Amino acid sequence: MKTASGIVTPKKKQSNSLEVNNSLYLNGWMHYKLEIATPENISSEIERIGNSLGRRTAGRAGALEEIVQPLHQKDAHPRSLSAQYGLNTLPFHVELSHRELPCRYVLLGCIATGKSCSSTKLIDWRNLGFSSSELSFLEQVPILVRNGRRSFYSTILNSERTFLRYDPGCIEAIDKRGEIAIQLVEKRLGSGIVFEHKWCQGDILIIDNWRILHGRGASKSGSERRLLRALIDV
Ligand SMILES: O=C(O)CCC(=O)C(=O)O
Ligand SMILES: [Fe+2]
Repeated sequence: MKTASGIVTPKKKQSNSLEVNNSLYLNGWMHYKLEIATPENISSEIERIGNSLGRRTAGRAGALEEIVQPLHQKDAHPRSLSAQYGLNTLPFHVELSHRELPCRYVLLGCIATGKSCSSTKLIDWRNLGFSSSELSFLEQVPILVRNGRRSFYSTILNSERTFLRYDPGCIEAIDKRGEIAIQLVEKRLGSGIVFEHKWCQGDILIIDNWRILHGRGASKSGSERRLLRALIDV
């Protein structure tokens, strides 16, 4: 479906659960809480939801299910955002922006909040007020997507206008227009409406990664916050 500004809503993915379908489709993300918040139960729920939405795909570290925790720069995977930002605020990004096609969903389940658990921040790029000429600009200006030997040129907005490719950890301007495009997105993200999810143990968050960018608030050193994460392709 194409709106007046030219933004395209990706087709609804059928899932076994009507509840997942509608809320996720309306808002781009949804949250619920498991009664039994054991790591095993969270893991099997994430697997169940993942299978109903699509198929699990590996994250940067190569695993289908990962434990995400705030890390110091020196302890983080070299190509992760944490290697760049450490325990500071993790900026908004689209997961797997370094891939040709970013994954469609990010599933997060809270195994432990730890002390002073930082929130996960969500923002819908369709609500950032991009005009149709700005969308065309984002669709046309080339940027470099850094991924070692598999680096490639792309654009921030794909030609079907179904997703943004945006991750300060891997996208780079190659000219003045690219700088302006990245700054435009950065500026809008900085003034858009943000939803902050404050975690409780057993919480499950389903994020439509083509629509919602996510980030994290600053974290304290030694935080025991642990999220289980799976990435889903459709
Ligand atoms: O820790 C968080 O809240 C989100 C971290 C993140 O970007 C991710 O898990 O992909
Ligand atoms: Fe992420």
